[in-house]
Amino acid sequence: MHSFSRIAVVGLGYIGLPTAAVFAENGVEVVGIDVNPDVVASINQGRPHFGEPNLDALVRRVVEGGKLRATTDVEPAEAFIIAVPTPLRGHGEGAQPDLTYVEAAARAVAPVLAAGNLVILESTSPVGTTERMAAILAELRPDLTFPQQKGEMAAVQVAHCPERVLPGRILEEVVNNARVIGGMTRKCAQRALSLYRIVVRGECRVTNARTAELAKLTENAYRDVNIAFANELSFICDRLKVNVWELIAVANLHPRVNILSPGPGVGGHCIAVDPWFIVATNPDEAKLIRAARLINDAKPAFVCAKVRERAAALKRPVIACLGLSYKKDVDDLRESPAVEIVRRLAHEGVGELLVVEPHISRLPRELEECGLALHDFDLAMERANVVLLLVDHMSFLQVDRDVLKDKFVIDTRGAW
Ligand code: SAJ
Repeated sequence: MHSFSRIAVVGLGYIGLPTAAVFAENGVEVVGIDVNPDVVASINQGRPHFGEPNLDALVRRVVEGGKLRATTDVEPAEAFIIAVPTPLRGHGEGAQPDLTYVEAAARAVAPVLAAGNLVILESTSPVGTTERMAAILAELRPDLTFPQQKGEMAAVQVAHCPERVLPGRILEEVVNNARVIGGMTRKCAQRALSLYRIVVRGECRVTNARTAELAKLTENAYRDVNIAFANELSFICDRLKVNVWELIAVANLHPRVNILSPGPGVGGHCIAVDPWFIVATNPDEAKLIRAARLINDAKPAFVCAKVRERAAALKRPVIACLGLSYKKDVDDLRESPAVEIVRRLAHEGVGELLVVEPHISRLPRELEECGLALHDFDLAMERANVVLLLVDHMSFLQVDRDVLKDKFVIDTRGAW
């Protein structure tokens, strides 16, 4: 038997809910805590409030089995996993991480903490956030001792174990990915390790909290920089009239070259955001990381210019905008470059826009406010004279080539 029989997960979003459900599936009693009563009600009926493969069935099973229960009130537990958002305030240069949700979670957990408890921060955070969380806990609970005060002798253990799962594959990756377990002390790390061992089959690498914080940011900055390289090539190729996808396929024949794919920009809640957390703490050192962000952020305007150019050649441009999510086969619109492109086109009044996104049932408000509506794929393809492929959803790739024959096609993903 493992040493945790009851844990609490604070924040039941894309990471917290799957994490809670997987622990529950492994026999741990899990209390899920969220400030949103609608989310709590939905989960208690066995229904996740967002789409993710296989999550519906799992949540239903563990809720019906009595292993997962959601509530808006924090309850005592042996371990607390905090998985709340750490958004970026502002855009581009000068944007700053907003840690108010982490701080609020720490304040919520503090009153129910007891000696022997473990508090883990899973949210992606700038370096120093775990220490800040521990400082809040210590301030609110002077009757307990924390690692920054008593080191290995502390009554409460604190660690940072960043989530690293890929939306669309969360349930698989939460179990199989390697985990970085960053303890404020060695004992903190060992205790966190024993918790994750209940569910994680991948390697668990123990380190300190600051290294774990920077590791997560580094992973996403690494990917952002590599995508920026591909996007920069797409700008260069456009000027030189070279097909960028063919170029990359040819260059990648070299055994030590592996260039990623250019696209309409970089979206999602992590890669487009996390590198700024590094720039925010190290503005003088993070030169390449900043440049990569700016290159990727410049891509939507470039795509819009291409569409404008095409539309200008037509008397009555009708543009099918295919896909809104930040990447293929998910319903997640966070930081999506496709949404930004459609919004810009609408504001600029470029043609009639027919938006297609099979993974959602309602347009985000910012697009509804532009007077746009969701369209059926076949009808949009029938009416459009320009087809703008923004997301390489599987269903779009199966389109009959004849349908595209007489249309201007702008394929931002190199998928057709
Ligand atoms: N993209 C490209 N070209 C590529 C690859 C991706 O333009 O060659 C774009 C995608 O279309 C998307 C964005 O980049 O807009 C990010 O997509 P992604 O699939 O690379 O990553 P995410 O944001 O879904 O998930 C990432 C993952 N991190 C890494 O791969 C280093 C995941 O493991 C992390 O857990 C997640 O961020 C996170 O939560 O941090």
